[in-house]
Amino acid sequence: MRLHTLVGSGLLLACLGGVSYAGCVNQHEQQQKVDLGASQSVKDLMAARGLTDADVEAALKTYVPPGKHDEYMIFASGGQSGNVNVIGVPSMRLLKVIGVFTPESWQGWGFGGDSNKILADGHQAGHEISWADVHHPNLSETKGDYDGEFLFVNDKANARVAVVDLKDFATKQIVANPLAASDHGGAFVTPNTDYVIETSQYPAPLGRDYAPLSEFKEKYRGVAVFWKFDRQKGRIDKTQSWAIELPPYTQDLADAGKLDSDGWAFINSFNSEMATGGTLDKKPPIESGASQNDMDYLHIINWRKAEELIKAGKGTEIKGMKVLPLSVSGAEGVLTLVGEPKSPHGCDVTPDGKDIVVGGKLDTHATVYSFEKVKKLIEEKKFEGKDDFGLPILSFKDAIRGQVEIGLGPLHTVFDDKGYAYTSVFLESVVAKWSLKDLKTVEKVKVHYNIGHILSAEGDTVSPDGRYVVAMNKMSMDRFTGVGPLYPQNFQLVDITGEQMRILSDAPIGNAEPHYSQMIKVDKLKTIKAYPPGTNAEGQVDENRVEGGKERIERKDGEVHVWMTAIRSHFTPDIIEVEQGEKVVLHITSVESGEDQTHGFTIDMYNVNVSLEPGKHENITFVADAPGVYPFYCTEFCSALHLEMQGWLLVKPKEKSASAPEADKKTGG
Ligand SMILES: [Cu+2]
Repeated sequence: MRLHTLVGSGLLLACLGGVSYAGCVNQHEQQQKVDLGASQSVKDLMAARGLTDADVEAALKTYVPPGKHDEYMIFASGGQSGNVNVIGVPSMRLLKVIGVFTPESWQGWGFGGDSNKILADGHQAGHEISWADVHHPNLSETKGDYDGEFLFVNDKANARVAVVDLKDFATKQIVANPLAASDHGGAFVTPNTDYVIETSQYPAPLGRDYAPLSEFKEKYRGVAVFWKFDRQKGRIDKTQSWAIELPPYTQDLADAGKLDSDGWAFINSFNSEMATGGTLDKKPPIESGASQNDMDYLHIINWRKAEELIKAGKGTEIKGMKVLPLSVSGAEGVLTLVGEPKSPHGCDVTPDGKDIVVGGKLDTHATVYSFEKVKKLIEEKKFEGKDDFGLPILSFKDAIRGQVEIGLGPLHTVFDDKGYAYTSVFLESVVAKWSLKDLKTVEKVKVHYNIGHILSAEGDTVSPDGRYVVAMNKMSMDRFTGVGPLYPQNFQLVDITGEQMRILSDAPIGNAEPHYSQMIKVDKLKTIKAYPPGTNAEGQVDENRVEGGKERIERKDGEVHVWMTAIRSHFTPDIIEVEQGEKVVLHITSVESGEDQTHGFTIDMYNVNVSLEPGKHENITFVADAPGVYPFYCTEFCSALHLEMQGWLLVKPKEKSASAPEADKKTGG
């Protein structure tokens, strides 16, 4: 061992050459006594807990003492939870779960307040959807580097994209894809976040139309939507968004070009066989039908050109969105195909934008395409042929820079700052490190188990940080104490600073399958601690914001409006009387301004719960249809008199409300 720096309990130790941690700590214990609890020494403690020097080294690299902060933050897809997990690095502590597509009651996300309006924008064809299969979080970028302003995530199951504002870590917008019935290649941003790209997964007639499977080739299609992002407003501008029609191959992961390849996008696909299954009729299942060809197609998209053509009126309108047809894309050089080895999955552009790395699930290689070669072939129109939809196909061998022998089942690739790439290898359960320069694998580290996605510190930007790789493992088998048949996922933090990769810690994620994640340096984030007074879920100062002293109850247009404030430790007003059947509209503003002084507001039985962070405003509407006495109270422990922060909603029965004397009324019980 070379140099070890131990920082902890106010003790800074530097031990040089050839000394074990226990020995090293022993020397210094003489100088400064540390309270080791029941243990006599660090050595005893290590022996009692069965820890090796390597364990202690890993602990020292990941331990974040009480009161200290993590250096990086991971935004991890919450998979079937429909939400996003925020995790600190190197501690791997869960810092927050951001409510996105799925109601999240702590944040009052989707329980009667203004967030319901944002969730309602994500309805598809008038259907309320209260869950999602979140796949790929992508941070906003400026010049190809994370800028810490926004996060975009896609919902594979219902073809939607959400915008999360990183000023307050709250979802601000959900857009429903009007064309596709599922998505996967999303939500990838172009280098300046001009567009958020969302590409479909399973082909279907565009615009949610019907066509029988016998017309698969004619009527079924894939699609890539380019959602225009308005940075000033912090929202996707649906009116400026457009799409490119894709052939009915199953489009998979995607990435936007950067630097040399800026203006381009790349999408994998599988099932170029266009297998449609039919297992009940003894036809082969899609899994075998889709694995017949040796090659599938990487889609190469010149999106700048597509944007010009859309502006020139070359798109056709489907469900209110301009779509560039296949015939135009093929002829104009917008969409070109090139073969890619069997069942490709990850599609990752290198930090310099010069190469595109594709992993093949049923192949042992990562294939590295040279953008320069690809671009030249397209410019010179050197095509090997055309597919069934008239799309030009490039020669595989002329388009690649080479292939890296990786192992069984390479999937996704991320990068460091020293010219290495790290590929997740699903079947072999390893992370493979390889050199971008000579395309040789240099090392593999075993992970536990069946790694799917992989991330590294700012590893898909133009300037990766190196330092850490995280293996996102789909199975955890024997790694944790049993919690029933549904196992936690396992994030493994890998140190990539040394000659060899080292696993530092296991972090069970007890919340659905994390697909992609991104890791950002925390100093890039500019979060707020309180809202400007009266700010609603959409980020605007609400027209119904309430100031202290202006609280009131008014009846208008058959509705009871209550302008209410919340401050430690009372609501004003705290008694609300309505008639059965009246519509109640509560406008509640937290008039707190102090850091971490959050209140909540809930009412018995009406499925209402909102979170009132300092300055936050919520509008809550419900019909008081059942007579009774409904306590409302603050759900966030806010002060010593938190339990007293309550009030009453009295819903008077219709038939008795006019004249019945108090004594005649039923008492509760
Ligand atoms: Cu409170």
